[in-house]
Amino acid sequence: MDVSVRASLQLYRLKELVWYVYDHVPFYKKKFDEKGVHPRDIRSLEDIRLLPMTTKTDLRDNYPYGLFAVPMEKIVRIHASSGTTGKPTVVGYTASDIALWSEVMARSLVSAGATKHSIIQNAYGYGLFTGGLGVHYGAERIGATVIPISGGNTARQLLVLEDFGPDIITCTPSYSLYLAEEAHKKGLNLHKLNLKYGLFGAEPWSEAMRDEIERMLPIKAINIYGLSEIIGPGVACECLEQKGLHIYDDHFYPEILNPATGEPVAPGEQGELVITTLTKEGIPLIRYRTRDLTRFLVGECACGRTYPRIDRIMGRTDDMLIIRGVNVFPSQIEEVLVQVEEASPHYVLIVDRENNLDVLTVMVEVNDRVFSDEIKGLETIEQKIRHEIQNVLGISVMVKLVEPRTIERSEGKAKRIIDNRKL
Ligand code: ADP
Ligand code: K
Ligand code: ZN
Repeated sequence: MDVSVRASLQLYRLKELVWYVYDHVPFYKKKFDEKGVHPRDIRSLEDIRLLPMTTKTDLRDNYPYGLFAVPMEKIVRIHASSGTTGKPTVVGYTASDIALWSEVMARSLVSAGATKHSIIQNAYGYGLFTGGLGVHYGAERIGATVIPISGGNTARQLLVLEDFGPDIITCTPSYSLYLAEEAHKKGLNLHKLNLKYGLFGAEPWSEAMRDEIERMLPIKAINIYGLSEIIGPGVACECLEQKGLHIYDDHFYPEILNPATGEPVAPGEQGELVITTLTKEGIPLIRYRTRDLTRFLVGECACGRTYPRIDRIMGRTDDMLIIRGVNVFPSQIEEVLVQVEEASPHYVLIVDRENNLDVLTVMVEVNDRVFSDEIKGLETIEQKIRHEIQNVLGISVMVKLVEPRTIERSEGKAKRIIDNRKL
C-alpha cells in the first residue's frame, strides 16, 4: 500500500479507536478526561501526541480484566506474560483479534519465506505464552503445514527435523543454536535436511548471533518481534533482505520516543518503541510503552514493502531479563527471597549461556543466623528457594548460597544483574 494511502487509513482507524476506548474502557475515559483531551480533538495523526500513554503498571493495576473493552462473552482467548508482582499481565482476544493476529503472523511467515507448500516445525511453546499459538494460526492462515511440536524435548525435535522434512523452523534464536549443537553431537548432518528458513524472536539477539546460526544451520535466520500486550509475535518482522523489521503499522501505530521526556526522537535515533493498537477489539491500547529500545531505519526496503522498518531491539528501559524466552524481573525473585526465612534480601542474578541455553544463577546471602558449614542444611535451603522460584517464574534456576556480607553493597542503585551472555 502506498504510504500516503495508508496514512489516511491510519487516521481513520485512530479516530474510530479513540471513540471506541472512550466509550468502552472506563480507564481510558478517566485518563482522557484528566488530560483534558476528547476523541474529537484527534484530527491528524500528529494529534496522537495529545493522548495519554499506557504502561505495564496500568495493566497490572487493572488485573486481570479491567482494561478489556468488551464483555467476557466476546473474548474467545486469554494469553498472559509474567509481570513484576508475580502476577501475569493478562490479555484477551475477540474472534476478530484472533483473525487480525493470524493475518499479521501470516504476513510475517510469508516475509520469512513461507508459502502454502511450507512445512513449519513450530518449536515455540504452546500455552499462555503467545509464541506457539501465534505461529500456529498464522501458518494455517496461509495454508502451510504446521507441526505443533511446541518447545523442549530436543531429541524429538531432531527426529522431526530429520524425518518430517520441515523447511521452516520457529523458536527462540538461542534454542536454534542449542538444537544445532545437539544435532552435531548426534552426527546429524543438518545441511542434508530440507530446512531453508528460521523465524526467531521472543528474546534479544545480535547480528553476530545471526551469523553463528546461519553457519550452523542451512537457513536464513529471520527476526520476528512482538509482545503479548500488543498481540503477541507478528508486530514486526524482517523480510528476506534481513535489513530491519517491517512494522505492520496499519494495525500497530509506532512512535519512537525519548523515554525520559516522552518527546519523539530525531529520525533514525534510538528511543523507546510506543505502540497504539489501531484495530484491536478485546484490549485496545493507546500509546503503550513497550520499554523496548530501537530506532526507525530510513529509506526504502529493497523487498518493496512500504511498511516502516525498525532496527533489531537494542535493549530495554527497565531491568527485565529474558531467560529462554520467558520474561523475568529481578523483583519477582526478590519477592520469593524475602519469604524464605533463611535467605537475606542481598542477591545477584548471574546469567550465562551454556550450550546456547540461558542459565540463571541466583546468588544469595543466607542471613546471619543460619550460615553453617554443614553442607546438607544449605542444600535444603537452596532446594527450597529453587523450588519457590520455579513455582513463580515457571523456569528452573540455579541457587547458590553465600556467607552473609559477601555480596558487594552499593551506595546507589544495587547492581542486581550480571549478564554474561554475549549477544
Ligand atoms: P510474547 O508472549 O509475545 O513473547 P512477552 O510479553 O512475553 O511477549 O515478551 C515480549 C518481549 O520480548 C518484548 O517486549 C521484547 O522485550 C522481547 N522480544 C520479543 N521479540 C523480540 C525480538 N525479536 N528481539 C528482541 N526482543 C524481543
Ligand atoms: K519474551
Ligand atoms: Zn523488506
